[in-house]
Amino acid sequence: MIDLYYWTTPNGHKITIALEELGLAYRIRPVNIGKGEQFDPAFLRISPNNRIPAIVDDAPADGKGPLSIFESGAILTYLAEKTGRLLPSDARGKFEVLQWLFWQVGGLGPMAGQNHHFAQYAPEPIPYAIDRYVKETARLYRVMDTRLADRPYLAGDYSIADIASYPWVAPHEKQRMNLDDFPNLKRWFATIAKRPSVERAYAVAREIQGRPLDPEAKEILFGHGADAQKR
Ligand SMILES: N[C@@H](CCC(=O)N[C@@H](CS)C(=O)NCC(=O)O)C(=O)O
Repeated sequence: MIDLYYWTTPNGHKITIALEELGLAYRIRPVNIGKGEQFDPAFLRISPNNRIPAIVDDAPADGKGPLSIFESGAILTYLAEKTGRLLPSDARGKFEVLQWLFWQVGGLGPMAGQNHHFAQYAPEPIPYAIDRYVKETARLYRVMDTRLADRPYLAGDYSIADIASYPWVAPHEKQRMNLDDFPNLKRWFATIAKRPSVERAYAVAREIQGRPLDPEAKEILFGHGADAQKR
C-alpha cells in the first residue's frame, strides 16, 4: 500500500493520475496546505521542503521497510520503475521521457505556478510580473505545441512526462492561455482528459476539494520565507 500525502493542486493531481493509471493501491493522506498542515513536524520528516506531494511505500521492492519520497518528478519515476510502465527501460527511450519530465518540473510547473500567483493570488496586480509569467507560460505552451506537431505524446508512448504536464495545462484559462492558439496541445489535452485514470484522479480531488483560499490561507502559503518551518 502506498500512502499519498496530497492536496488538490496540479502537483497533487500528477500522482493520483499516475497511481490510478498504474492500478496501484493507495490511501490519501490529505495535507491541507491552506491550513498549514504542510508544516507539521511529522509531515516534514517525509517532505522536508514542506510541500505536497509525497509518498510512503510500505512494501518497496528491496523489502527493507517503508520508503518515503518527496518531489513529484522523483515520485513519478519511482512509480514507473516499480511497475515497469510509463517509462521505457532502454536508455534512449528513458531519457527522452526524463528530459521532458525534468522540463516540466523545472520549467512549466514553476513558471505556470508564478503565473497563478501573480494573476490570481497577489494582493495587488503587478503588471510587469503578470506579463512576465503569462508570456513565459505562452512560450512553454508553444514548446509543447511544436513538440506535439508530429507525435501524439511528449516522449514516445503516453508516459510520466505527459502525466506531469497535463495538470499544469488543465488550468489554462486561469493562466490566460487559449488552447485554440496551440492546436497540437489542444488535441493532446483532449485525448488525455478522456483517460479513465485522469477522470478518476480529478474525481478524487472533487471529493476532498477545499474552499478557495481565504486570507488566512494566503498568509500561511505566501507570507513566509526562511521562518516558514518555525511555525
Ligand atoms: N517541486 C515540487 C513542487 C511542489 C509544490 O509546489 N507543491 C505545492 C502545491 S502544488 C505546495 O505544497 N505548496 C505548499 C506551500 O507553498 O507551503 C514538486 O514537483 O513536487
